[in-house]
Amino acid sequence: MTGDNPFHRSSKWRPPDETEEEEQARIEAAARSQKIDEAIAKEAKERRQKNKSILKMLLLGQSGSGKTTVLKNIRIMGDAGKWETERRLWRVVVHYNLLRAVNEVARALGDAIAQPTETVRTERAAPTTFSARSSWNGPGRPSTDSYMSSATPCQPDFTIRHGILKLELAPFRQIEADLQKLLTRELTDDGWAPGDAIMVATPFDDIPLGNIDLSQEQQAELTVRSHEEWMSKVSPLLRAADSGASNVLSISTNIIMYQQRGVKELWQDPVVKAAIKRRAVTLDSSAEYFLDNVSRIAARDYVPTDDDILHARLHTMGVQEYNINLPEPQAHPPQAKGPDRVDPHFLKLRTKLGVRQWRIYDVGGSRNQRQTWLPYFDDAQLILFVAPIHCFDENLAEDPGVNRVTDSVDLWKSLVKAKLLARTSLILFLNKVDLVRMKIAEGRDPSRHVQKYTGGLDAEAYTAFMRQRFIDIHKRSSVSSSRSLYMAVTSAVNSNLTRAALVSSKYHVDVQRN
Ligand SMILES: Nc1nc2c(ncn2[C@@H]2O[C@H](COP(=O)(O)OP(=O)(O)OP(=O)(O)O)[C@@H](O)[C@H]2O)c(=O)[nH]1
Ligand SMILES: [Mg+2]
Repeated sequence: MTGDNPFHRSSKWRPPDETEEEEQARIEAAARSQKIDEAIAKEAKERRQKNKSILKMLLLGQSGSGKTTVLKNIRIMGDAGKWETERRLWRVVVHYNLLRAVNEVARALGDAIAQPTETVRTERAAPTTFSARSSWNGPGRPSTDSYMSSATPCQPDFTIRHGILKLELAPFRQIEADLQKLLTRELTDDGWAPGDAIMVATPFDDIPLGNIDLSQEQQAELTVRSHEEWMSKVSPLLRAADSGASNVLSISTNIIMYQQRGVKELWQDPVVKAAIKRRAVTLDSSAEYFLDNVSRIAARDYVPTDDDILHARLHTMGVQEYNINLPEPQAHPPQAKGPDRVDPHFLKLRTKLGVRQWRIYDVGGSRNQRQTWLPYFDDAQLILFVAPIHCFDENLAEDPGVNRVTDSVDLWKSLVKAKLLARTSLILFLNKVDLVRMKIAEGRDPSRHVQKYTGGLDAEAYTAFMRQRFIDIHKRSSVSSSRSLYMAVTSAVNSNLTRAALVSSKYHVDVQRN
């Protein structure tokens, strides 16, 4: 077969004074060239084929919205083998989160002791139990708008024991700092790189197609990071600690184990709870969960459960890429169990869309991270946008003048308008609905913070209002009227609910194939 190779065709033409050896060499060169051409064409075809069989999805949303938590749910379903091998390493992150929560509570106690006479905000029905994220978890929360409505001076009942407790738990501060260095080397306390000045809410506004122009510093930020970065540091240390060596991990395990009674005493003390409430301390979303589970977490042989890992928090920096391979359905019968298990719904991605690999990009959501999203817009087929709707009374950590719900709404508006994403299907998760219920049950009224919402202390009404708001923005501002949108109300720490939402989004979203 000679094909269309000009060299080959020319091999038939013979220069007038060509010797037999020269002729032989010319024919051999033409044959070699033909082979190279064929190999290049084959490689390009394979690359096109391979790209076609990868489904690319971006996880977007503000910092703390729950993007990485959604990804963890996907991995529980489709990456069970790796998930299992990583499980024991999460112990370190859980310990870090627990230490962080204890230190926040102890700090609030210290501040309250230093300022014994403060004003206290009273409610018509005072809660009995303090819960996470400045939430009150007691039964029969006030159903009126009276929460934090009046202020009167108070004299808290601190005793010598509170001072001793604070001293006993003081070493936790150093261990938290050590673990933070190990796990999140580049981060400041609030989750963004020190000295980073680029703070853009919606850097993708008005960017025309095919015109992504980034500065050198921005390019440098774009390195795809592996989520295994921290794991590769933790793994040898944990192995050493488990076999008796002394290092930061063995010290943190021991200190948590020996001080667990102090932690419980601190967390369950009504005077401490009252001080936290009075000072309106906002704890991390999962602080209560870890403090409530301290006995289990402090055990020497503690291995994190799926729920523990879903609650564990580490800020994402830059863009992290995950690949989930979808095997041939016949190689994975639905009854398959253990680490090789792949959710049968995932296999339908393969049969329905011809997808062999699901590539997911998880990004950092802080404002100074958002310019790193841009280069991934070009060929993303799917965006899963996570909007936390519980934070109607919270402001951004990185920009304290901005309400978090307003930031999410603006971000959504900017994304649906972006020309670059005209062919990208959208999934929207209105997340942290469990915390919406908790906050509203304790009397925090979204009407005070969310414009046009007049439904008062009604979690259903508030959730329906937010749902409509996001849908309206999509209807009004979407750059494409034909692209599909699937929306679900979620609690990403509840893996059953989240899996159900993920599975049903798959049936509703019409993914464009290039
Ligand atoms: N109670 C509750 N906590 C949640 C929910 N979703 C996520 N969280 C917790 O919220 C914290 C932040 O979640 P992440 O998934 O790390 O947030 P993220 O969007 O990846 O944040 P960045 O990486 O900083 O952009 C974690 O501790 C999660 O366990 C939810 O629906 N309910
Ligand atoms: Mg994250």
